[in-house]
Order: sequence, then structure tokens, then C-alpha cells
Amino acid sequence: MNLIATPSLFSTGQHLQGKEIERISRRIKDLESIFSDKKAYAALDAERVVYEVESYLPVPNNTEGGLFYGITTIKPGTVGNEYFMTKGHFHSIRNRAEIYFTVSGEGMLLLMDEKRQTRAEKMTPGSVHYIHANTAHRTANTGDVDFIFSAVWPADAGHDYDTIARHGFSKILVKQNGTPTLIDRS
Ligand code: M6P
Ligand code: ZN
Repeated sequence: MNLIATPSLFSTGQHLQGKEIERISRRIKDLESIFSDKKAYAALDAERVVYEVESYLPVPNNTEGGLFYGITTIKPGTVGNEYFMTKGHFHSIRNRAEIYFTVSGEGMLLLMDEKRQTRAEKMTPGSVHYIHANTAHRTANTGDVDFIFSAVWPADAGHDYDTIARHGFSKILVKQNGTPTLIDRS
């Protein structure tokens, strides 16, 4: 297959091509559980796109030893003072790791271990991030333009969204005096 996947092509608005490509759009209406400010959330257009994920899935889901590749674009914006961000997940098979690579824009990677210790890494074009096993991960767009990063993860890792939907991360990333700040969740 022809896989178009270079950073320069993404920044010119092109997309992954091929039959093993899956495209997902996450809109405001799909993200009810993740944002803290429920009033600000309710005031936003439910159809507004927060982020899109294009994934290249060359082997069936759950293939042991296989790899998947994805490219995520998070739009700029906030819900209250919390930046637009992904749902975030642990891997269903907890001991599966992942790598993120920043293509363009600026963002933060939130990492939470199973003891609910949360920390953040700044993501800038070219930065590479290793997400250890047993670690929940979520990304946020902290800039004024699209934030684009790519990811590679094991095909059998799976996404456990439920744990995050129920308990969230222990910290949230908010804009304070114009600066991304990690604060304890109230
Ligand atoms: C990265 C990968 C994908 C993930 C996507 C969006 O591209 O980690 O597996 O789906 O980010 O994150 P989420 O699934 O948490 O919305
Ligand atoms: Zn993952």
C-alpha cells in the first residue's frame, strides 16, 4: 500500500491513505466525562471537533507482536480554562508501552501511573516521548494552532477508557495567566 505519513505532508493537510486506515473524530458531545467545568462544557457547540485520529492498522486488532501507527490532531481551544485534550487511556493489557512523536504545534503529555501519580511532559516539534507500561496517557493542545503528534503502540495493547471515564486523572492541565499549569483536581 501507499502510506503517506511524513510530517511535511501532514502539515500541508494531507491524510493517511489506504484500506487499513481508520479515522475517528471526537467532538464536544463525545467528551462529556473528561472536562471539569461542566457549565463551560454545556455552553459549547456539541458538534465542534476537538480532535481527530487517523490510525494505520496493518494487522488485526489484538495481534500479539503487531504494531499500530496513529496521527492525532487536537484543535486549539479550551473548556473553561482546561485545554482541549484527548480522552486518555490505560492500555487494556497494562504492560504495553507506546511512543509519541511531536509533528507540529505545542502540547503537553499527561502521564499517570497506577498509584495515580500524574506528571506532564512538554511536547514540541520533534520531541519523542516514551510512555512506560502501566501508565495512563492523555495529550492536550496548549497552543493557538493545531497540535499534531504521531504514535506507535502494540496491536494487542487495547484502550481502557473506562477507568479514566470513572476516575479521571488526578491532575488537570489549565491555562493560568496564559501558562499551562498542572493542578490537583478539585
Ligand atoms: C494516540 C494513540 C492512540 C489514541 C490517540 C487518541 O494517537 O495513543 O491509540 O487513540 O492518541 O487518544 P485517546 O484514544 O485517548 O482519545
Ligand atoms: Zn495508548
